[in-house]
Amino acid sequence: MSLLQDRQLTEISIDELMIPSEKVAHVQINNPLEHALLVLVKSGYAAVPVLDASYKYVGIIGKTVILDQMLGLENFEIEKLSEMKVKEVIDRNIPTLTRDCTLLEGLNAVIDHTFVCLVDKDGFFDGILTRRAILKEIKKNIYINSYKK
Ligand code: 4BW
Repeated sequence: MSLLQDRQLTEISIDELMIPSEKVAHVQINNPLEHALLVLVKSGYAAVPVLDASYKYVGIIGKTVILDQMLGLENFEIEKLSEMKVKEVIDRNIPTLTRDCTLLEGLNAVIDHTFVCLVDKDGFFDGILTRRAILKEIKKNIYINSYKK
């Protein structure tokens, strides 16, 4: 059953589609880049959220920016990753949403980002909204509407 079947995009809230924080792979801001790369490779994700020690959201880190730091003049210098911390290369400019935002607000956010982080009113990390979750919901609605015709 689609959440969109009887409701408008503006009536569905993100908490019906989000991945809760306990299921999201993340790294901490003071972790060495070496650890962040390990989490990214082991989880299979291209990017994951970065949190501080109190589990507040800080930003996002991805594989590409880490590999970029490893680049020496002629080869990869993996030892550089134990000397640098996540906070040195984190992307802090990705928008965040709250779990009571609408599906339409989520759709707008995932046009430019594969996922966006959800925070509560105090900035604590609440989970993520992925492009996949939004597209799946919209696809269901397209099927349902095409059967109605
Ligand atoms: O492990 C995976 N399981 C499944 N079911 N699908 C996966 C997995 N890894 C990748 N995918 C698929 C998803 O469709 O590839 C897409 C791109 O993955 P990404 O970006 O480049 O690693 C996935 O699209 P998505 O579900 O819309 O997720 C968008 C982005 O959200 C991912 C990743 O950066 C982040 N993400 C998703 N689930 C996460 C997560 N980050 C941390 N923990 C999670 N549980």
